[in-house]
Amino acid sequence: MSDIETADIVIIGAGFSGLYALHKLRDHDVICFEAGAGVGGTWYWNRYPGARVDIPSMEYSYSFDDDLQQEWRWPEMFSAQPELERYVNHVADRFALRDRIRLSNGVERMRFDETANRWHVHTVKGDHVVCKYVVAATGALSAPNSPPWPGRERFQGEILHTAAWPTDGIDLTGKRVGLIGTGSTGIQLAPLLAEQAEHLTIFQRTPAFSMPSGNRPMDPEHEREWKENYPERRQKMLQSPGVSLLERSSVACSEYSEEERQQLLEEAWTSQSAFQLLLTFSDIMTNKEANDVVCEFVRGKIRSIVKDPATADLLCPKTYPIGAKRLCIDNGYFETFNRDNVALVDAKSAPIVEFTETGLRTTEADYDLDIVVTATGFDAITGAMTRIDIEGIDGRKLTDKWADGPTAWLGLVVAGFPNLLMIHGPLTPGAQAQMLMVGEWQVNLVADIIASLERDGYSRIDTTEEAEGWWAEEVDMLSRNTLHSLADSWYNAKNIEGKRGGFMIYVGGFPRFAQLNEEAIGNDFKGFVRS
Ligand code: N01
Repeated sequence: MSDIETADIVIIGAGFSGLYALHKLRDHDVICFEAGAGVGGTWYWNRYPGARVDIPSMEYSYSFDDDLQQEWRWPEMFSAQPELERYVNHVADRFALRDRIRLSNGVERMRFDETANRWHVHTVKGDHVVCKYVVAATGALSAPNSPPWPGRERFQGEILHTAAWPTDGIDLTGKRVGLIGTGSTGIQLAPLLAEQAEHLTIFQRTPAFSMPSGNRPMDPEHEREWKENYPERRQKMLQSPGVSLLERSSVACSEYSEEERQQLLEEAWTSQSAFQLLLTFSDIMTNKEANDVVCEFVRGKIRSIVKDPATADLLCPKTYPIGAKRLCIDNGYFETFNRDNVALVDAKSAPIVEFTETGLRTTEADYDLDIVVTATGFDAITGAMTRIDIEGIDGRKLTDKWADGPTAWLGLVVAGFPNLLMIHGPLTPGAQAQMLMVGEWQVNLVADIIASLERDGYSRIDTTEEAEGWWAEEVDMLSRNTLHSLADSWYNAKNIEGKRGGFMIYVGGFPRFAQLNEEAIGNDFKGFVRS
């Protein structure tokens, strides 16, 4: 399409937040562009075997419509990707959202016309929309990271990224498979690859802490209790730091005897409640000694599960605190290393150098492989935005503005890029709080902001570098008060060589985040500039 169209609002992304934004803003003239051929964002792209949410489904679901949450039946406690995709498609149909969504049509370029106060949005299919606001629901983990190993083109086999898994799957029978990456994704995928492939070689650069998910069929009693108490429970979730009903201890590790500690950790490990381990003591994320106790407990579990002592030792994380990177949640990951057809390669001491015609080469050896699966994560938090060519006031590019790391007032608006409102933007709680409900909350905030601008006759909302500085300080101060900065991860941009930036996640807990947002807006839009 080459004609120029107009709209009030363009939404980028039809993932969970983008879809809800479309529903919430439906009284405006809205167009939603989505790069994928289907809706669902994360849960559309990440369709690798074993992909499963690590938060209970009664919690990890939309809260905005009571009929929806009462009627939907989740078959398992932690839903697998196909079920989440079915759910999100149901939502798109139920709320009649599809006619405003343009699939397989990602936004590639945007320019702000400062005279008219309008964004010009250009897509890969050539659509050109002029609109007043852009709501970027682009996802925090949606720009796949593919390390630039040379030789990809000469490899005779197939290379897959977990975040672009073929929609019709892939047959691994009789194949020699290499898996690079042992984060949340690799850890979920490995047991299933091992079952299907003739042989699986896992290339591990940094071992990960993981605890069993405890997934199981939905307990009807659990479902009934939730459905009878949904409004109160949702409210209670929003009052907790991680937007979850996990039990948080208020007792420091040092208050317990060694025996009590081990008993509590054992209870958390077998709680069938992912992440409970990190809440066993009140000071796990603030006190290195308390954290060490939990680390050693998990290392003990790894050593007791994995039969070969050398493999077990290599799988034990020793260089960073537990929880400083997102804790992985698994379904039999460590057990996988007891299989005869699985080998672990230390890609730290012998890094991967290149693809060869027949497989992968590290600094120490060649590995013959038919398929290489890269579970190498994402250019997280900023990647989905910086991969769009975004030009704000005075022709300034977002990539230049964020060259040393992202800045944004409240994680919502970027100085010099007016009328661009981000959901799950940098410096927001991200994966430190349940993203589906935080996304809903942010969409509601954005809808309120747009309504108030329209009501009061403003045509532009921006912020200042000073306000961005306040927010950067708040985020930095909070992360420095925890152990998070002691790990290299996608939280602090250190998962990708050459990427710059500090700590990009707000770890002060959702209630404080929400309160600061509401105070700023209630205080005559403090930190914003309306004109
Ligand atoms: O990505 P990651 P992910 N050479 O960045 C390795 C969410 N999620 O897709 O640790 C060799 O965590 C890298 O090694 P290292 C969740 O929030 C949720 O697994 O950088 N290896 C690491 O092992 C999660 O945190 C769910 O040394 C290289 C791996 O690739 C987030 O998504 C499921 C390498 C990447 O791990 C991201 O998880 C899945 C290189 N050059 C994901 N480059 C659930 O809900 C990277 N690696 C359960």
